[in-house]
Amino acid sequence: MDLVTVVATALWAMLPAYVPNNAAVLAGGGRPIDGGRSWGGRRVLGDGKTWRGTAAGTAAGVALALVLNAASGPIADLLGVPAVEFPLAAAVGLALGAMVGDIGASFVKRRSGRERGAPFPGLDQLDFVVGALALAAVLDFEWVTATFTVPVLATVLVVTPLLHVVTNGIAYLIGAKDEPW
Ligand code: CTP
Ligand code: MG
Ligand code: K
Repeated sequence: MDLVTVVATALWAMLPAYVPNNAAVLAGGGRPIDGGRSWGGRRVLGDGKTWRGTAAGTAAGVALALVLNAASGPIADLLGVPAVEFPLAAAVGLALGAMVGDIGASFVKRRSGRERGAPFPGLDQLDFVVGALALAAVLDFEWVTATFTVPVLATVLVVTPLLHVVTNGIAYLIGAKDEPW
């Protein structure tokens, strides 16, 4: 696999996992998933993890995967790379998994005494990648192993934190997010 194919595959295959967190920021609010409950003197998850944000984020990621499937042929031809197609199970796994990974990170943050919005470098940038790939692998193992070859996976792990820092910085600057992480 040449470098263009590796990078194009990595970015394309992760798009349904990148969009949910940003959609959740725009759509979030309402009832928190933990219902306001605490555990060990700290919130279980906190007010930053809501049912509405999670549902909207998941829906946005799945919808994007379906749009990408419709566009993948011509764009892959244009770039001269093999097209990536998302089976529905993989799309759901990537989108819902990204949300679950982010929720899991909030659980870890609260247990380690970090208040809502506090940064946790490393975890903040990769929680959703781990969640997305893990749930996608549970729902469609063959698709994950065929798509995320070692070079593609390595690219994802390097490029995702960079993209995360840039997109959250922009979200902060335009006022969509309270903190730039
Ligand atoms: N959001 C949501 N539901 C989710 C994830 C995010 O409603 N499952 C919304 C919330 O409004 C949240 C915002 O998106 O405040 C930003 O998300 P994030 O940075 O992940 O949450 P934080 O508020 O920083 O909380 P935490 O410290 O728990 O990450
Ligand atoms: Mg945050
Ligand atoms: K987060």
